[in-house]
Amino acid sequence: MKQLQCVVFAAVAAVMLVLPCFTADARAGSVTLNYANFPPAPTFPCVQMERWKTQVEKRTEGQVRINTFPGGTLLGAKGMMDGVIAGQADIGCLCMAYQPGRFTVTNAVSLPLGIPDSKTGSVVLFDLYNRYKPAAFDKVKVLTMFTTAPANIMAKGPVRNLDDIRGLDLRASGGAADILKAWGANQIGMPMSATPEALQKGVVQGLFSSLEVMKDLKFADDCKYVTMTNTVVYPFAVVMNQSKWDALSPEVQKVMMDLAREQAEWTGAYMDGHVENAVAWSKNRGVEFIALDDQQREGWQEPLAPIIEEWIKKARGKGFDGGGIVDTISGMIDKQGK
Ligand code: 3IO
Repeated sequence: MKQLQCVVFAAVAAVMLVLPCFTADARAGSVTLNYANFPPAPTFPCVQMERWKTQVEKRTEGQVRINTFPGGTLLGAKGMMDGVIAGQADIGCLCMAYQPGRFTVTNAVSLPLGIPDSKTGSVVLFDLYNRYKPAAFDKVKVLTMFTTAPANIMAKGPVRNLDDIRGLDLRASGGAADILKAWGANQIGMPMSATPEALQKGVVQGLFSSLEVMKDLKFADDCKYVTMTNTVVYPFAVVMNQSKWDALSPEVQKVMMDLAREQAEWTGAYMDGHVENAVAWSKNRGVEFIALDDQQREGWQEPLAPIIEEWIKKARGKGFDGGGIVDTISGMIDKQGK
């Protein structure tokens, strides 16, 4: 009896050892990738993440599976780039405005150069990256880039003129932060993911970003006033750990590269439509939208004039062709507008 038990045990053990080899063989080349994102699932960076996942899984016919981690569960806003480089996540979505000194070239799309919408901003940013291939991305593979729609002021109280904004505690990052400062606001820097709590606790009286968050993060509950400045966009990048990328088959790599610019366009179009949606939704909840007439717009535009020149100087100091980058972006915006 003991002997029989031994034989049965050995047989079961042998099957258990060999079986995984067969199943692994059946899925030869299959790979699972972890994709980290910092804001909550309903926000646009996560919506585009799910769309990218679906497209990659479909187009690679199951060779690639993507596990998505929204809400900072795998990596947070400021640790995204270094976390992907270190391999804590295989793929990460980051907002470059949170580290403006690190991503000089790509953050230039956050200068007040007149990007009219997210579709334009996303394509311009993606093409700008490919034109310059900045060294800031040497340690990763860039999978796509995109921008928000232009930023507007969302606040607890009405901001009708530059006097109203002077000294007001408003949250923004990167290029958008420079604009708040030029308008005389008390600019406070923090990632979007920290903003709901800051608004609730009264650490800030509002924020300067794209309007879809009025709905997606329910800011319409606190911010009953929106001032339409349509000023600058925030730039995002999706990056992949370099050695994980190198280990992918050429076919899978091709699927991802074919998707890169398309994903930028898709995200831009989604964002633009969703902003419209969120504006209508907010109006229904009693939010007042404050429009500026042409003369007022000029007054708001005037303090921004030195920002571009100062950026060019600073970029030159770091060894970048600041003027050339600005001209390139302006040319790309014009071309998209035609
Ligand atoms: C943003 C970031 C995370 C989720 C939704 C968002 N909508 C606009 C942004 C831009 C941004 O990063 C910011 O901090 O305003």
